[in-house]
Amino acid sequence: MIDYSLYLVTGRELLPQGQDYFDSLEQSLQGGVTVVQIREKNTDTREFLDVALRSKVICDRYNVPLIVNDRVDIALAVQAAGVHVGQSDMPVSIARKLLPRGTVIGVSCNNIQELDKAVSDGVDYVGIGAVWSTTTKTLNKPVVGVRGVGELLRKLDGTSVKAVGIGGIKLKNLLRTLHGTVSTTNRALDGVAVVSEIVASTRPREAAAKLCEVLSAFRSGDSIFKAMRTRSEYTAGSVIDGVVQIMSCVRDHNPLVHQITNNVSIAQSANATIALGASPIMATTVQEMEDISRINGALLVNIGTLVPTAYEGMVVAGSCANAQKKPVVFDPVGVGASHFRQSSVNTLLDSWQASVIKGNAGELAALAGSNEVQSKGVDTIGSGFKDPVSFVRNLARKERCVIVMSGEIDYISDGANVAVLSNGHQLLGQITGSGCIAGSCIASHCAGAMILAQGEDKEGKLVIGDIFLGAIGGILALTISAELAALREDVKGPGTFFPALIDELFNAARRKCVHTVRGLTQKC
Ligand code: 3NM
Repeated sequence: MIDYSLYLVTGRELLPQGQDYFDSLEQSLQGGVTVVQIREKNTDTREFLDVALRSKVICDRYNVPLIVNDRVDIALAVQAAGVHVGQSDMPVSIARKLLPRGTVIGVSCNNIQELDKAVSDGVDYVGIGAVWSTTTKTLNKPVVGVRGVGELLRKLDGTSVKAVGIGGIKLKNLLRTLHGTVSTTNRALDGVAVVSEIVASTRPREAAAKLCEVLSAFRSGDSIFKAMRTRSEYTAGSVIDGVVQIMSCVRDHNPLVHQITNNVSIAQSANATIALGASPIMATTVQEMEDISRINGALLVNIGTLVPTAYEGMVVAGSCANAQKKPVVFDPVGVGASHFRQSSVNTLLDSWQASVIKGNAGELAALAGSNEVQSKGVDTIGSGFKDPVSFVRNLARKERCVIVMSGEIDYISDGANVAVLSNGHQLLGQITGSGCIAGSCIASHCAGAMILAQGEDKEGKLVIGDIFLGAIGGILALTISAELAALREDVKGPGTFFPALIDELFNAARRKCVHTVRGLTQKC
């Protein structure tokens, strides 16, 4: 059995100046590489054979199997453990006939058709790629993307075919890659294949060892969202207690909440954030994203009035927030309204891992590719999903984050638990930007949740803090404040409701207790 965990694909052309190939290989084995593929695209047969023979001797010393790219004859000559073929290389059926029994065969796959064919050809493993864009190989097919890999992995259910991801996998995106590629049926990658991250390093031993550390930290978790969840069980009581704690934490610590939002609701969102006790910063420029990610408590990305400069900022801000393990709340406003929004949302969600995705039923249906609920612009048409609890739970599993579906009833799921909350007031639907304000409330509370969890172990986690509770806290702060605002005598309609709402958000942060919570938390 081959351990595919850290699969090194060689690339002599990428070696740093003065670095000896065999020394680099040996160091990477010492660092923890578990399988090696010799890949020589522009080498004569004799030289390829020499490199493969010497590499085999080194790999044997570390008991690590050697796989040969493309060339069945070289694999035979060096008694390699396996052969890896691309889509235009030797067909699997012929390679199988030529190679001794027990030789492993792997195939590169980019899409469902190639994966189905590989499975029916009886391959031992597939290399799914490119996961990210890369300059190591000229790509003639689209980048699969982290979420696309998860979709493909579902196809391997019920088979014994192993899978590695390849293409642009680096230390800085490894945890995100591992977390984001898990399928809705919980099928994860068996390993990751890397070229440049190890080969182009001047310290290949350390490069490999650091990748191994992340791999084992990811695998040591025990909940379904290993890199996201902090608890496996919630009760209604523990949710309320947790939310009250988070609210006080926001008020006491005044976290900076970075918001890249639309120009319709920017002032409302900033005011709501201040009222809750947090501090808004509405920066959109790429150049300042890294600095802000170091000092902020959470990031909100809202695509309401998407323009190219803000979009670039969103790509960078989310990646910086992931790097700092800060919560990222994503509001895909009107995602179904245009192809531009749809493709922008896909790129953003493939660039970084959202901690929370918040939307109304129409937006989340568009995101999930479901036509059960339609939208008109940014609004949902009709009464929503027949089974909203299953919908949010499944979408949380697919997107690997907490999902908040807002509406008359709010459904919040982390993929295991679903909170069903029915606080709120109809006047919320009669002011512009209430959905965007909900995003700000969620981001502020996720920032509070992160601060509360500061002392906790960060290893193997993509984000710090109980994001499920942060999301519930944000929704409750807004919906309960809306109820209280609507009760006020001076509120006569939407115009007077909005300032009263800001006042009640301000009061909510200081009340230290949660008003009547209508709803329940259920374990599915
Ligand atoms: N195959 P790096 S991408 C060899 O998509 C290879 O099938 C790919 O190199 C595929 O780790 C790739 O330096 C190159 O990005 C991966």
